[in-house]
Amino acid sequence: MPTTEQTMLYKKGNLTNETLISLYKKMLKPRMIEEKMLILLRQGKISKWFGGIGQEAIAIGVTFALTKDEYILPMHRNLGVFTTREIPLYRLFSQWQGKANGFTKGRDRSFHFGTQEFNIVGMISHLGPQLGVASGIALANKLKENKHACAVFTGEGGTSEGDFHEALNVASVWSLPVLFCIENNGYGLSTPTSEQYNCEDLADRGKGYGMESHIIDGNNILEVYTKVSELAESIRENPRPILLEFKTFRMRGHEEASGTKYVPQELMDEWAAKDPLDMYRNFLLFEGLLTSQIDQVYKTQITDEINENLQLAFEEEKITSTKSNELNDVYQNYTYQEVNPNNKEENIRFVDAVSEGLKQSMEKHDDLIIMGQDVAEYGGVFKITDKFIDFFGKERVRNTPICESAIVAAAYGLSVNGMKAVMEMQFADFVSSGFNPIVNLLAKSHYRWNQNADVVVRMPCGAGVGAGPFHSQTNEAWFTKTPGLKVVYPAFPYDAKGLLAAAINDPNPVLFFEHKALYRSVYQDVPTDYYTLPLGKASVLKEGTDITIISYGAAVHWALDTLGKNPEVSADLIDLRSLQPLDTEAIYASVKKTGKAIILQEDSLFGSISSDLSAMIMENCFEYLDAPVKRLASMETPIPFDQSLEQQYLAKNEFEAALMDLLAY
Ligand SMILES: Cc1ncc(C[n+]2csc(CCOP(=O)(O)OP(=O)(O)O)c2C)c(N)n1
Repeated sequence: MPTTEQTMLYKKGNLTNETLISLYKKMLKPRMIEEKMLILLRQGKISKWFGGIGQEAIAIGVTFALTKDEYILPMHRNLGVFTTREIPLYRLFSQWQGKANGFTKGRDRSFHFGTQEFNIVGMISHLGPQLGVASGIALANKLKENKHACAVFTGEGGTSEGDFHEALNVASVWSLPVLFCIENNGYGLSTPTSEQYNCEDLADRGKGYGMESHIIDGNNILEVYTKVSELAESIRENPRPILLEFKTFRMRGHEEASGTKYVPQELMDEWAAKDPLDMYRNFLLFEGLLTSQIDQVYKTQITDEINENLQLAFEEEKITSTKSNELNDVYQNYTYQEVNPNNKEENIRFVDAVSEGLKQSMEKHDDLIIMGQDVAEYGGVFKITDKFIDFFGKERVRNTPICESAIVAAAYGLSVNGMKAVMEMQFADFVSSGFNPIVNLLAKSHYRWNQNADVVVRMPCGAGVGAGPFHSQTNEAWFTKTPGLKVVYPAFPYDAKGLLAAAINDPNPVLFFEHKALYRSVYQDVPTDYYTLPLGKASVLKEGTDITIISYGAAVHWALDTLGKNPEVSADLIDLRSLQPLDTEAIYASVKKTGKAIILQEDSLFGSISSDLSAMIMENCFEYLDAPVKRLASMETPIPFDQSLEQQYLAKNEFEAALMDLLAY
């Protein structure tokens, strides 16, 4: 029987009986699904299981408090989010069995999925980026003025990640309507809270971000629901982030196989007595809103629903696919629209061309947002966005705090919520601070759950400017390695403008490399109007018969200088312009014609573009080759600051000799 103490915990307020019962049924369902899953797990019918038993009140209360068209971003213990949004159960069961009726075509497991149909954005394993995505979604909501709230979950363990700090800080600085929900369940895998953080309550952190925060009893469904409803309503009207710490407990192992040996029994017992479902059932019984008989009816209904849906999922055939099917889903299908340039041209610098391409894209796409450090009033450190705020305003040209990871994730959030984003890395070197969301969130999104990432990351890169190891790198090879990203690297103003416009039109994630040494040194006649150039098409700058020179970025200019000094050399010079996709056709056609290939790049050699190109040429053009393929790259050291050391580092000065050697082979 319920104790008075327990029933006293619940405050009905003005909730209707219907709502009170509905909340109960919403909590009962995931509990019963989980109990069934534990059986199936033991029978070896499903793989891993991350349990949320004992934490249901949080997922259900928060989801019930939002409207169905508001985004919610759950984590691995939030089955209740999915069931409260009323996803048909067979689809969830299929998802966990890797079948086609799930949400990831067998490509991702457990709760690593989202669905636009239900306005749910699933997590990636790395936990933290989820919070920045919520900031981006909320930014889109705010810009659209649709008065939508958004809620994102994290465990207390996840709050130790930099992503947590970055996402909350951005949301606070930009007054974004997000509910950041920490489920403090005592342990992050085996790590107790005392080894995870050293403040009294995680809610205290809100103060540091200038953010309102609340502590909520996460095992009390009525407290969760009423408090979150009130706060969601408040942030819809008055956009701002709120930090919520839900106190709860993880009643089972991190995942089923890992057990709970490290958890003291007293703690288990203490929290077992506070089971959110049992307590609430007792309350409803006490209030006369539920009887054991009716409870049994509900249970029977849910059992039937689970069994029928499980049957459907088990009967569904195992997924099959083909390699081409898998490859076709890495990127969103997109038909490139060619916009031809007008005749009017102006002689401008590389930096002006990038700026024009970006500005004209902002005019073309009302939903395009630029984010980056110092890009607004200051115009960016290279002045690419100089005066943009006069045309587009500060809402669309956004200065960001120094937090690359959260901004990449926020850019993805904008895309999830139907907008487009260009992010400026202040220097390409700093992309390492946003590396995780680029290679894990953006790159894998379409393949995993059919969600594109309409994001361009601009990357001012490269050496030759005496800027030392952290402002000189050309790190394109970090990204060409990762399926799902496009990588563009123009060498001329005309290409830079047209390719940037095309990259922005492309709904896939694009890393757009802009060599700093070219910004103000290379001029070209460039059409004044908007135009596009296709990604994945190389440009043949010179045609000859004896050798093929393949290059991209600043190194193209090194090759041009060398050919200028040696007019007797009859060479094809191929400027790749884009590295992913790669114009293999142009490369092979040229090498088959000349029989010799030298690849010149600014990056150091090992694991670089030239290494792959060389292997590809060997594999595809071997019979046509008259000499081994030569790769010429910069030294295998960090990039030194001193100008003479930097010149020694760069492959530039060795190119002429290498070219002559290969011609003489
Ligand atoms: C970046 C990263 N590091 C480590 C892990 C491994 N890992 C997965 S869940 C987890 C514990 C998470 O704890 P918490 O955030 O408190 O959530 P809970 O599992 O308790 O709900 C760990 C260490 C991971 N997934 N990602």
